Amino acid sequence: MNSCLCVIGACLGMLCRVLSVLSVVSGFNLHGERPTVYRGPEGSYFGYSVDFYRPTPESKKLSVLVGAPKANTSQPGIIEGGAVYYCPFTSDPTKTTHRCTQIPFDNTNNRMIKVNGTREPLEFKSHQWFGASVRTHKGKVVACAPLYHWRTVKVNSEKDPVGTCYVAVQNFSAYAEYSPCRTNDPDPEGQGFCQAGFSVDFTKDGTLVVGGPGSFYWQGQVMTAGVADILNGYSLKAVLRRVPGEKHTHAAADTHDDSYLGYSVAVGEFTGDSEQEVIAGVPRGAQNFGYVTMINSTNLTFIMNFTGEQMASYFGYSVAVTDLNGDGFDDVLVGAPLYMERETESKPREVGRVYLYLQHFPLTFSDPLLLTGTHTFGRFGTAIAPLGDLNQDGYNGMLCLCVFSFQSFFK
Ligand SMILES: *[C@@H]1O[C@H](CO)[C@@H](O)[C@H](O)[C@H]1NC(C)=O
Ligand SMILES: *[C@@H]1O[C@H](CO)[C@@H](O)[C@H](O)[C@H]1NC(C)=O
Ligand SMILES: *[C@@H]1O[C@H](CO)[C@@H](O)[C@H](O)[C@H]1NC(C)=O
Ligand SMILES: *[C@@H]1O[C@H](CO)[C@@H](O)[C@H](O)[C@H]1NC(C)=O
Ligand SMILES: *[C@@H]1O[C@H](CO)[C@@H](O)[C@H](O)[C@H]1NC(C)=O
Ligand SMILES: *[C@@H]1O[C@H](CO)[C@@H](O)[C@H](O)[C@H]1NC(C)=O
Ligand SMILES: [Ca+2]
Ligand SMILES: [Ca+2]
Repeated sequence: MNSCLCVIGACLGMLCRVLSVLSVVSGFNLHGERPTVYRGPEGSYFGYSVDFYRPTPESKKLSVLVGAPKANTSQPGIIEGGAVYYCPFTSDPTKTTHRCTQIPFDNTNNRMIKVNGTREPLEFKSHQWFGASVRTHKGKVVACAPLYHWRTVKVNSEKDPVGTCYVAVQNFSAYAEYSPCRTNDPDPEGQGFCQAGFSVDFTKDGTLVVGGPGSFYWQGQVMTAGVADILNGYSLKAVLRRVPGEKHTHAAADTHDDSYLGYSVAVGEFTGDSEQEVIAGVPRGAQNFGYVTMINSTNLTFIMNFTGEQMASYFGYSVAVTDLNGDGFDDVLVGAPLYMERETESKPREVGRVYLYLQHFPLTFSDPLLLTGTHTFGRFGTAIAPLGDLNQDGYNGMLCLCVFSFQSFFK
């Protein structure tokens, strides 16, 4: 059978509860054959983010990591800090529901500092949305809390939503925090509103790529850092730590304000060499048409753009990279979930659209192939998940792709 797996977080507006792993047959049709169903705590937004996980490349045991950004945890004094759950996967048809356990990325309360003789919280982990993003790469895992706030370095206490991420390696036996925007450059004009970890991915050699769409008056920013560099010399006390080898994009002219670079990120090879490039969504850039930019991962400079076709369609809300047609060249998919379809003599309908750019040669792409949603307010293209790397475990080797929209979950 030509099938592969698709993980579906069932989220509709404020409701996020049930998660299924489905077999997917051919391109874009979901076939729910014996779905494996996971459930999280009520109101925890369980299923907001998902990824597959395998402790080592050789390991036969596949599991699913599920973000629940409003879950309560065992962290003392923290309310709805958010969590990522480890959910063992089994296709055993006799089992209909499956147990998931919280992964202990961080068991601690807010760190405190002494200011003028009184102890104050240095950070604010309640309602930080940990688990809003989760990503795996060969046994490495990253999960982020884009609404994590900290007190800033200023005399008067302020709360800046810098965001933070945690990495785990060796099957969750070592953890470290990575908060690239918790720096000496606070406030909206600096990195204070960065929301690092709003999006996240890994390169093939395991370098972490982090999107922070709120830096520099919401111009947004992309950062990269090696996971080994994050782990080496990590200490809970080093709050303003700069990870060796970290790279980031810089502030641009104020015409780029409110464009949200880093709202989404993905990684692929587009220049005919071995060094991968970063693809980052800028959904409110280019006068709100939205664009997606390709970034040189060696020095984080911009190489080229794909631009949206309709204002306010949120082109770049989601991005994905996979070699969809199997020609050896990575291809780019871009979601614009608020795209409106205009039919003659009728009101425009908000259906969402996904754009597929096939790479013919290095830095040469086809005109986009268009996939348009069918349901009004369906937000087709909300999430795009290529699943090309799952074909080692008995599920047939066809490349497959899941394009999510709300109405896929709720008929
Ligand atoms: C988390 O705990 C708080 C306080 O105990 C409670 O009010 C809230 O409903 C809980 N949230 C979830 C998602 O369980
Ligand atoms: C410390 O307290 C003193 C006296 O209350 C005040 O004048 C000063 O501004 C405070 N300094 C800081 C850093 O808050
Ligand atoms: C990896 O960690 C999970 C979650 O703690 C555990 O259930 C599993 O047995 C571990 N696997 C290996 C190979 O150690
Ligand atoms: C990326 O930047 C590096 C370092 O400046 C440079 O050597 C390389 O040619 C650049 N790649 C592209 C595709 O621009
Ligand atoms: C980055 O690499 C590009 C391509 O080689 C080069 O044009 C640019 O000057 C480099 N930028 C920096 C800041 O090194
Ligand atoms: C991408 O588009 C933005 C917004 O229009 C523009 O400022 C930027 O220079 C473009 N970058 C490249 C590499 O073309
Ligand atoms: Ca390259
Ligand atoms: Ca291709």
